[in-house]
Amino acid sequence: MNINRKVSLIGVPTDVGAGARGASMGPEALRVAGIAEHLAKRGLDVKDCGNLSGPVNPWQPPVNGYRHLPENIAWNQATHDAVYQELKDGRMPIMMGGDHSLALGSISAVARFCRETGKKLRILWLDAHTDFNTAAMTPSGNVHGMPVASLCGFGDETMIHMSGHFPAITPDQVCQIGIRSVDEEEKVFVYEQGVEIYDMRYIDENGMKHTMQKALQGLDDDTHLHVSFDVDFLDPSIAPAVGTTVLGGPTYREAHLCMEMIADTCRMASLDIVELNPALDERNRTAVMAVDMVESLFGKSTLVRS
Ligand code: B3U
Ligand code: MN
Ligand code: MN
Repeated sequence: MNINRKVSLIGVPTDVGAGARGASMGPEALRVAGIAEHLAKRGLDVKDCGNLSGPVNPWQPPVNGYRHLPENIAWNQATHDAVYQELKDGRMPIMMGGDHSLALGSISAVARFCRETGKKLRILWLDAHTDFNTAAMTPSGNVHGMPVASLCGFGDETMIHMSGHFPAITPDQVCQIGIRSVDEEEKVFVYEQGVEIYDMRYIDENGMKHTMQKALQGLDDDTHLHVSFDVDFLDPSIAPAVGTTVLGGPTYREAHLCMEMIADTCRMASLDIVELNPALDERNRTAVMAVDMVESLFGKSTLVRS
């Protein structure tokens, strides 16, 4: 089986779910770093859908445990609708964030599409964080710390029903890699829910190759693999431009191996690239790094491999 060679770039220029301003400039930084051209060079048919629109960031404190809930709902609904449309059109959506709250809209659409087409959905969540907070336990109120819990049915009513099915996904469909920052209550909750997690200790002890073999086992022809790539997954020494840097992430080599092994499965059918914050970057180097990783995700390798 081969991946869908028709890909659609969807810019979602917002940071209403984040604790720092600037991820709203992520889509343009990825374009400036040449994402479309690099994917086209890999033989893909690339369509840039432009940017979605939505409310500006009102920069207000949390209300009932959520910062900017109405604005988050609006951006996620727009994301859901755009991602769903591209899937219906037979294309692979690549969501260019924006902060990670948008994965709720993106994965809700993917979950809807998989139910309609009888595909099994598996989600690879590449991140320093588990993003499994709820309004009751969040230390910040930032919705980008909550999308996985919301997708699993723990969150705001509108958000948790966005896929047209409740819950949109179950925790056993999620596999998280690179985790190294989890809040105290979140740690207990994500464990109780049974999410498959390969944290940095696991990667240190077992290596990235073994980790990815475990993470990718069981994929078959009927599997739709969604990759949600939070740029803070990468070690800050190679990707400093994210709002919440956490030391001790995968190195350049480890991260590339992770991406290459995902590419080898030929199962990736949708992708989020989130949390890139150009306001914190140096000469767009983190955007260039993210595009470099995405090239590996789409099968770029040094040698021809059989
Ligand atoms: N867990 C913290 C920090 C955080 C989560 N995701 C990001 N930051 N990017 C929170 O605010 O929920
Ligand atoms: Mn995240
Ligand atoms: Mn993160």
